[in-house]
Amino acid sequence: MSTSTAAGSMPAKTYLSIGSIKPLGARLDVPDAGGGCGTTGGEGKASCGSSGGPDDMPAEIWDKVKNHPCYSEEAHHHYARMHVAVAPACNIQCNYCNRKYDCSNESRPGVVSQKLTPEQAVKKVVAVASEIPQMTVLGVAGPGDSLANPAKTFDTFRMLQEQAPDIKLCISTNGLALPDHVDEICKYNVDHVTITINMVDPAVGEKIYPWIFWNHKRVTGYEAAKILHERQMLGLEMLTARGVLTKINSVLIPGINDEHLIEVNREVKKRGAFLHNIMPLISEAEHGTVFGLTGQRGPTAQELKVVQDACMGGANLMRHCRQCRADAVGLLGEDRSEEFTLDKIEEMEVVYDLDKRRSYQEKVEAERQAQHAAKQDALAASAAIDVDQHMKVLVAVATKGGGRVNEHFGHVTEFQIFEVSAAEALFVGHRRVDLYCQGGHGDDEQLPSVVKAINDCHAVLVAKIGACPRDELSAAGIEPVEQYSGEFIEKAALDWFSGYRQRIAAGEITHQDRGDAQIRQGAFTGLAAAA
Ligand code: CLF
Ligand code: SF4
Repeated sequence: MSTSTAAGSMPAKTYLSIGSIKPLGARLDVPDAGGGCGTTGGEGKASCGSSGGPDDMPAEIWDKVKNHPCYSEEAHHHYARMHVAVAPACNIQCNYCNRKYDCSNESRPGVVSQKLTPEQAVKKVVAVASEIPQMTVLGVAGPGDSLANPAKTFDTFRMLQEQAPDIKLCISTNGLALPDHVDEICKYNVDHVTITINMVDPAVGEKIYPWIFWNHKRVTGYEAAKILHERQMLGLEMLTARGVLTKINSVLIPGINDEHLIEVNREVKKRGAFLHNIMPLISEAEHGTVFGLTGQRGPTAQELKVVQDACMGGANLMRHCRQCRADAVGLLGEDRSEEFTLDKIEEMEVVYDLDKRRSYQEKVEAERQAQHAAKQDALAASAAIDVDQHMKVLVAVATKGGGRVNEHFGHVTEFQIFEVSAAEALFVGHRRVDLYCQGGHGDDEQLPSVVKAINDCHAVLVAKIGACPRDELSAAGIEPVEQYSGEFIEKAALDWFSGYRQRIAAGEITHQDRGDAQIRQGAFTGLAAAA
């Protein structure tokens, strides 16, 4: 099958260089990119793929993604996933990976606290499902490669299907062994596969992969990257032909594959990828990775957004990935794995209650419909305001789940970021911050870093906020907003933006450029010149 995207096929064009863009300073405190995974929801439009709904895709696809927290941005507010660490071995080496065990304080792919046998894994999944009715997806995402351990991965799926057939199955792989296992993937009804593809040019690939293990021997350099690339493209084409939803994860490595990911996006779209999840490199010397030790930095939040925005119109994008551990349990962004260690499971009374699970999902569907109706109302109101229909701003939101503005400023460890215009409130990412509220008191030393993390936003929507952070945010030009406490996020963001435009029209305020618009403009100008 065709794998013709090697070096020779790269277009002689100049794309934007994120290295040349001045970072605004927002922190991108995310865990290491390693053996984990990552996905987006599915949308037929050129916006964030994970924000799609039942009107944006065929019914059979919607059915596959509607309660998958990675494939649907909306679902990630309501549904949880879990990973079981049954796949310790890997058949390649990535310069951003160092697999660690017993590292409960590190939240990044490739890290686990307990390796499991397939039997232990199935026991754990059933125990988690009995406690967390919103857990709908089981993924095998390491700590090595799911398909470098095919017997363990597929044994787990086979046994689980017998005990809990309503749980969706998902794997994440580097793709080297993928073509050999497409039949088994289909046999076990694995509807969702993630392939990590960081390049479509082996000359780029040899800077990321020092070696692969192929045909019983170690292959290095350009040849290794070429084989990996060909296997990835072949595997993707085979999955597409069999109707398996495929998500591509790419690790954004500044100076190595930043511009190149635009080409990756095009090539995977051509081959039928459902989603493209561009994730930041996580690189710290203490993680012991090659990139960490050689000082290769990860991108800033703004640099990541520039590349993601440049890919709009290609393969649909996922922007809500949390770069999970290989044994993560819970909603994306939370990890409840410590509650489900093997010792604790032994003491639990496990009752797998299908009715309880169905009843939870019915409630979520009702909530979703209310959320859609609220958004439509807000959009209608927004369209009626005849002020600068092209203006876009970023809004930070404090939420603890359920798709609502429902978290106090002081309790936030992660803001969700929405890009708001008259026509849309689009989830574009998240920003981690240090907790402001420490034991009932605000830690004012944390404030500058929190403000810096969202300094390209025009407003921050919160359930509640104290006087001190309110003043500091206002002084930085970020409007603290409490009035939408408890409301659906998209409606709240659209309503705030409608009011913002009305205040501009009334001459009460003037629009302040927060800098991100310049970056976006620069990016698109660069792309336009390259096209
Ligand atoms: Fe896990 Fe991956 Fe399946 Fe999701 S995670 S195997 S598709 S169930 Fe999701 Fe985690 Fe990102 Fe992966 S947030 S790292 S995309
Ligand atoms: Fe680590 Fe292997 Fe995954 Fe690369 S493919 S990140 S080396 S586990």
